[in-house]
Amino acid sequence: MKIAGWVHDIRDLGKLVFVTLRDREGIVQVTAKGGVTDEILLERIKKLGKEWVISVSGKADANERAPNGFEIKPDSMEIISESEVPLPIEVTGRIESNPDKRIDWRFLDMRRKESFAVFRMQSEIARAMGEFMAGDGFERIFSSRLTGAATEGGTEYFPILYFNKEAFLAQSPQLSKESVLASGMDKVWEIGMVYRAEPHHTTRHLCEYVSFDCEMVCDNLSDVLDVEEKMLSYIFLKLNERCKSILELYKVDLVFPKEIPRLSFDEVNKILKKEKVATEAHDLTPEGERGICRYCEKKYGSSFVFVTGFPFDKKPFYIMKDGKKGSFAFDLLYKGLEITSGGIREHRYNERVANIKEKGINPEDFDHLRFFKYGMPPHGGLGMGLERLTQTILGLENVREASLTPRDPDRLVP
Ligand code: AMO
Repeated sequence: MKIAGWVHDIRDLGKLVFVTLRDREGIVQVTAKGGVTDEILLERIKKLGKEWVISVSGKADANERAPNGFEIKPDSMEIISESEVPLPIEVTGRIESNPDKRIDWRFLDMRRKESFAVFRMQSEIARAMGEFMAGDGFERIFSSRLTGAATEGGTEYFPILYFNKEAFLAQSPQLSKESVLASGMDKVWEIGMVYRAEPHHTTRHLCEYVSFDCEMVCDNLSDVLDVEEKMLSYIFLKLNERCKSILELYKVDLVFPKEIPRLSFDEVNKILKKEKVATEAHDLTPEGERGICRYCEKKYGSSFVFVTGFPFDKKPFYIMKDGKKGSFAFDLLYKGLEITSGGIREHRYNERVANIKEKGINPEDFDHLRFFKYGMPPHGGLGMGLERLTQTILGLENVREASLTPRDPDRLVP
């Protein structure tokens, strides 16, 4: 049998040397013994350093005291790659390095099983998203992240120099995913990086994050909520099947509610008032988000809640208004954090232009408007941050822990 991996630990007891080798699956023990193992090989094994990459050939024998119940008795060994000592961070998981330093050394930090598990699970979440979307008849699209317009309005965009013109890094694929519906492709999704110039350091904001987006022809908000509810239920099912050991490691009991409660913004405010949670009349504060999630957990046994019908002045121009002040926008909160925004869009050209003007923006800044002139079906959709979903599922304190290479105002490496 031949195995390869990192030297996790070495215990030299003189006549007996135990080496544990680690790879993505776990740990295997190599046991070298004076009088049994070739003498030159035994000496070479004794000189190994932690975190070197080696391969070992030998016989596998049962040993109930070894991790996984077996050990390798080595016949030969190849040193593939040595490691400098000491490592910049502790990777065996015994000492918790400071979080910033761990991100500085992310690809070594991922040798710790806790950190590796986050990105294994993230990969499974994305896999399940793709499986669900394909099964539900959505086409996958790939839209440009270089744009001439600040998609979400506001100031949180990164201007870049595009040859001799100013352009922006896309804040979301919003305008592309809507415009493509003019083509006849009536259910689309995509996943990719988006950019937000968030100047604040919070535990939930990144300057670059992975946005899952979908958009579909429909005229009823409940159709959009149904898609998201079904997709999340599918993701939870698959994570329970495919990520058991990760959920155990993080002590997470991943239960999907029978139904996600759907509450209007006004109802939420009334509940928060009753529960004596301070919040703003016009928007949900982080305290309000946590408060309504606590309430729904108690009342409906659901860690999720859809909040619908936000005031239009708190939502972007592309959302369809409901009356003068209301809107067909929604957020999905999970364990106290907003993980999704979405809604029914304004597909009528004149009304969309009016919405843009109402937000104090110049309609001429939006090239995509052209596509709304030639028969645009009614539609809705949503956007969800992959890091925030990973963060909340595993109960991570900071969204940076769920980003492979997080970008914030002070970080552009690794
Ligand atoms: P919104 O701006 O609310 O909506 O973003 C949608 C979701 O993306 C995630 N998110 C973030 N994650 C990490 N860092 C950030 N700075 C950050 N900003 C947002 C959150 C959030 O719920 N175009 C709309 C979506 C739509 O209507 O389809 C949009 O981008 O999980």
